[in-house]
Amino acid sequence: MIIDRVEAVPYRIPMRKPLRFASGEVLELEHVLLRIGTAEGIVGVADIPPRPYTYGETQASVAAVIETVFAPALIGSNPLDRGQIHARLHRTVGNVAAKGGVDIALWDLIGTSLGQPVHRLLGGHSDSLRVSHMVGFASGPEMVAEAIEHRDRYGIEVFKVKVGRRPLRLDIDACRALREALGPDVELYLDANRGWTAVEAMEVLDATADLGITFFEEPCDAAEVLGRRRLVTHSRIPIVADESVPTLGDAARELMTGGASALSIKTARTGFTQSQQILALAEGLGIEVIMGNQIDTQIGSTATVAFGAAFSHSSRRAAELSNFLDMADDLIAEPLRISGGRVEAPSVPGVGAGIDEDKLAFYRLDARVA
Ligand code: MUC
Ligand code: MG
Repeated sequence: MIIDRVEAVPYRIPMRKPLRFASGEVLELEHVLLRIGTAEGIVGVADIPPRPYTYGETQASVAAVIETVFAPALIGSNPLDRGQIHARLHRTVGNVAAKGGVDIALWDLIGTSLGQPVHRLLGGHSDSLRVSHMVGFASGPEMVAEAIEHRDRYGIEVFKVKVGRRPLRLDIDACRALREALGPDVELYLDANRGWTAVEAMEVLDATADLGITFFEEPCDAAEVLGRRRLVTHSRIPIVADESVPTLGDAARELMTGGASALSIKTARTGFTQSQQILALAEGLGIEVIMGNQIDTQIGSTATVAFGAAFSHSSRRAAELSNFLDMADDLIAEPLRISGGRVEAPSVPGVGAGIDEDKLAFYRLDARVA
């Protein structure tokens, strides 16, 4: 099995409902669809979400690094020789989403070639995950209405609340309104995307202490090392590192130097191979993980389910799998369904996200293939 084709297709799909958070906003998704093919005609697929405000990558940079740097490193290789391929990719620094996508597409190719679903190849722990829905910035009543709609329609009972606004009262009041409206049994956790200082984050922790919040993600910038450590030391709930841990090395450093006490794992940036290393690190240290969402499409969310469901430690907590519901459309051929608050990993070979070619032809931004 030899790779003979690498295709990076930029495309744009509008959001039906924009997602706003402390570090940015998403009005339309400008992603790259990656396909890696072999001489035998087997194809592996991954969706790559560039997030300039988080990692510095853009749609153009992802397509360029794949076409000019990664494709030459892949073509002529056997996809099973992943260790060698990763060593080659590793020579290029950064570009985490592009690298994550290559890894997922390779696993998709391998699973397809072996006739096995990737969640079983990776670990086979389970075939579904509980879903957590991420509620973006809006007025308190709008955030409450969104959470209630997702609970009633999809059975979702875990919500990540986007915070990090000023004045702090705005988010503290929204959290209180969510708790009052949803009752004591729904799980709520926060993500400030570095919007506050450590002191502000401590104020919010104190003001929400009676609300049963379970995690606080990126409350302040981890680069402000001393403030962040102080916060981790004083917080009664785990402080989750997300954008501060785009690699295994970053995760190890943040955990070992007191910058975080829980981790968000995103297959969109660490693929399956490095995500598994991060998961093992967390499990060994007794650290909880949450399968995160990079504002993923259904293709990206399918990859998150495939990985998260594969292992016991990644399937304990609800995974962030529902934000594709805010998209106006998707490239996936067989829609992902959320029912009873869960998403199932597809049972077909590979990762399981087939592409609707008509939709790809409609939404792609490069020269259309005749
Ligand atoms: C999240 O968990 O932060 C927002 C920005 C990003 O890179 O991911 C999302 C969700
Ligand atoms: Mg986050």
